[in-house]
Amino acid sequence: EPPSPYFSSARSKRNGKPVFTDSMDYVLQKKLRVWCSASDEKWELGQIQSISGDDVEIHLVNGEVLTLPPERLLPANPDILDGVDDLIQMSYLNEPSVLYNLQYRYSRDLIYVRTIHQALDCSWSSQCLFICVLLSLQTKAGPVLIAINPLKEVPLYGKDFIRKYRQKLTNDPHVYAIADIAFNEMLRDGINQSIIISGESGAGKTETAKIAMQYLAALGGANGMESEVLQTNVILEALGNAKTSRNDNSSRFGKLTEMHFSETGKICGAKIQTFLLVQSRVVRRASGERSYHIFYQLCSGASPLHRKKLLLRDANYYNYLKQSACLRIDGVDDAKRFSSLLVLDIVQISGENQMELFSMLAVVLWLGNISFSVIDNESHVEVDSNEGLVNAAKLLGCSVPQLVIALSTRKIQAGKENIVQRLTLTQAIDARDALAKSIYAHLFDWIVEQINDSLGTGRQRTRRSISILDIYGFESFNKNGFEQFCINYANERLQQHFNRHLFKLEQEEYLDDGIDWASVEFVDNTDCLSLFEKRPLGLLSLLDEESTFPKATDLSFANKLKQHLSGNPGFKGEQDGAFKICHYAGEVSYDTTGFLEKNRDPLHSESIQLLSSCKSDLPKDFASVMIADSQNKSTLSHHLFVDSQKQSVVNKFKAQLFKLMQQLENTSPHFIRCIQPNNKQRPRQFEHDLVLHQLKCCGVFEVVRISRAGYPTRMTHQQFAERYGFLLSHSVASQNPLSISVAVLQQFSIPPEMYQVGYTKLFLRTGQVAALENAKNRMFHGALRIQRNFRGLHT
Ligand code: AOV
Ligand code: MG
Repeated sequence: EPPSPYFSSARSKRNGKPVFTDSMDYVLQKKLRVWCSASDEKWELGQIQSISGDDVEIHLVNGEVLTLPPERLLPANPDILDGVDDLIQMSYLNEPSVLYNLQYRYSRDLIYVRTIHQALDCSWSSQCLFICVLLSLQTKAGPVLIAINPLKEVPLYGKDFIRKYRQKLTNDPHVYAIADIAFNEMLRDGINQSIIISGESGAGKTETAKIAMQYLAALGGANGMESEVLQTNVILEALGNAKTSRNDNSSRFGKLTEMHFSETGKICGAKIQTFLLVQSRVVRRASGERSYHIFYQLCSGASPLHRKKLLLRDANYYNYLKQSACLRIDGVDDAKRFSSLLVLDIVQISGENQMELFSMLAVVLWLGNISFSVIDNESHVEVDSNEGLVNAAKLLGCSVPQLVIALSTRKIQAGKENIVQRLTLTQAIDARDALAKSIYAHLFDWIVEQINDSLGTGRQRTRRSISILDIYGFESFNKNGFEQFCINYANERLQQHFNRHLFKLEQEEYLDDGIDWASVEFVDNTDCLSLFEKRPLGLLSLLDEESTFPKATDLSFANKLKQHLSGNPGFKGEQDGAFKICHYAGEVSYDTTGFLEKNRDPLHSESIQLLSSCKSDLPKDFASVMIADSQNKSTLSHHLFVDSQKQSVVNKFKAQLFKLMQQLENTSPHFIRCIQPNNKQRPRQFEHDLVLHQLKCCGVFEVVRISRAGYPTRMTHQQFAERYGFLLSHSVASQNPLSISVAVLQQFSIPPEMYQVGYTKLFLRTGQVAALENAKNRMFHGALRIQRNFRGLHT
C-alpha cells in the first residue's frame, strides 16, 4: 500500500504554511499509475514504463505512449481504490484523482460520495454503546455528503432503500444516511438538527430536500401528518418554482422546513418558513424562461366550471405569460400537474380558499392585459377600456373606475390640498406591474400561512426537530440583475455558515487545546460578505441610501458604488452601470438596471386603498398586511402610505437571512453539497471543468484534507484514563489522568502521528479508538474465560 502523504505532511510546515503535496518519489520509484497532463486542460491516466534522466515514459490507458517530465505527472490511486465511496480513503487527493473517482461512480449511477469517514463504527458490540455516545457527542462535523445530479431517474430510493438504511444494512453514502444520522442524534441527544443543502442552480437541492423529507416521513409516519408535510412541496413548487435557463424547475424562493417529532420519533407537526420570493418574474423575465408554474397549470388544467368563473383563457392569451416566448416545458404536462394540486385538500385548504387562490391568479393575469393610451404630449395616460380591465375588476370585486384611478392617477399633497395627477405611460405600467407582483407575493405568503396552520397542530417547541434548508442556488447568467444579487448574497451567507462549522470551529478547538496543528487553509468568504454588509459603505447600505433619493437613477447608484468601493479587491466597477463581484463561487457581473425600483418595491397608496376597498376577502387581507407592514416600519411618520417608509427589499432580506442563520446556529448541522454535472440538464454527461470548479468553490478538497489531517475523536484525559487505564500492564509513576493516557497509548504502540495530546483532551485520528476497543474487548473476554475456567475447576 502506498504511503499516505497526509498523515506525515499534515504537520510539516514550510514558511509557516502547511504543505499538502502528494509525494511523487514513491510513485516514480515503483513505476505506478499516474495522471499525465500533456496539455494544460486534460489529465489522462497511464502507467510509468521507464525513467531516463528527466524523461518519464508513460503508457496511457488508450494505448498511446507519452514522454513527459515529472512535473507534468501526479500520482494516481491504485485501482483497488477506484470508486471508493468515501474520499478520505483515497491515498492521493489531487484534482484528477477526485474527479476520476466521482466520474467512475457517476457512470455507475452511484451519485453519492462521502467526504468524512464516520468516526463511529455502527457494528460495535453493545459494550461499546457507552463510548459511542460519548464520542459522538464530541465529534463536531459529521460526514459531508456530495450528491451529483443524475438528471434522470436512478434506482436508489423508495421503501426498500429506506428500510436498508434504517436497519443499517448498508453503509453506502446516501441522503437517507444523512437523514438517519440527524434523526438518531435528535432522539438521542435531544438537540435540534438541520440538514443544509447547497449548490449551484440546477444542482439538485430541491430534489435532495424532498428525498430527505421522504425518509424522515417514512420514519416518523403515524397519523397522516407525514403525507401532509410531503404534499406541501407540490403546492409550493407550483407557486414558487419556474423554468429558468438553468433549471426547468428552479426554486425562486428559499425554504426552511422544520419537522417536529414526538419523544418516540413520530412527526407531530411542521413549519415552513420562506425567504424572499422573486417577484419580478411574474411580470417580466428573460426570453425562453417561464413565470411560475401555477399560471400555466391553471390555464391548461382548470375545469370548464373554473374557466367560466375565473373568466380564464389559454396561457398564450395573457401578456404576462406569452411575453417571454415560452409556454411549455419539454416533458411536462401542465394540465396533469394541475390535477395533482388536489393535494390542496390534503393540507386542508378549503374549497372556498382554493377558489380565492385561483381567482387572485386570474386577477394577476388579467392585470397584465390592461393597456394604456397616451393622451397628451407630456405622455400622460388613460386606461384603455378593454377586457383585461373589466375582468380584473370583476375578479377583484371592485368597480372599473376604482381600478382605473388606482392605475392611472396619483394623489399628491400640495400644501393642505390633495391634487390628483395623471401618471405617465412608464409610471402607469410600473403601477400596474407593482400591483400584480404585490398580489402574487402576498398570495404566496398567504398560502404558506394556510399550510402552516394546517401543519401546526401538535407542534410545540421541543428539542426534537429537523430543519431542512433548500434555497435558490448560486447563479451567474450572461445578464444578472437584482434577483441574482440577492440570491448570490444568500449563498454567500450560507457558505460562511459551512466554513464556520467545518473549518473554523474545528480548527479553533485544536488551537484552544494547544495541539500542534498546521491550519488547513480554506477560501474564506468573510471579505465578500462584508463587501455586502458593511455599514455605511457596503453594497446593501449604499443601495438603500440611493433608494431613498427620489432623483437617484440606476446609473447614479452604479457611480456611487464605484466611488466608494473601487478600492475593494472583491469589487470592480464596469462600463454602463455594471459592476462585478468576486463571489466564493466565481466572478459575477451585475447590471444595475432596475435595482432601485426593485429594492424600493413601490406599491402606491392608491393601489393599497383599492385592495382594501375590494369586495373579495383576500385583497382586503393583503391590504391590511401591507398597512401593518408600513406601520411597523415607522411609527414616526403620520402618512400611512408614503412609499419611502417601507423597509427596502434588501433590508428585509438581510434580516430574514440573519434570523435564519441564528436558527441554524442553534442546531447541529449536516451538510449536503449538490453538484451539477453539466450545463445542459442532460444525463450521463460529466463535464470535468464544471465539476472541478464546483468542488473547489464549495471547499470539498479542504473538507477531505481537514478530516484526514484532523482528529475526529476527542476525549478528556480523565475519560480516556478511566476507560482504558485498567489495560495497563505496568503501573505508572504518576497517577494523573494525563500520564495514564500517555502510558496506554505507548503500551499499545499507537503511532505518534495518530494522536495529539492537548491541554484538556486527547485527540485521536479515525480508527484508533476502534483498535483500543478491540484490545479492551479481548482483555475483557479473556478475563471472562479465565473466570469461567476458574469457576469450572471448583464445581
Ligand atoms: P436545484 O434546486 O438545485 O436548483 P433541482 O433539485 O430542482 O435543482 O434539480 C434540477 C433537476 O435535476 C430536477 O428537476 C430533476 O430533474 C433532476 N434531479 C435532481 N436530483 C435528482 C435525483 N436525485 N434524481 C433524479 N433527478 C434529479 V435552483 O432551485 O434552480 O438552485 O434555484
Ligand atoms: Mg431548487
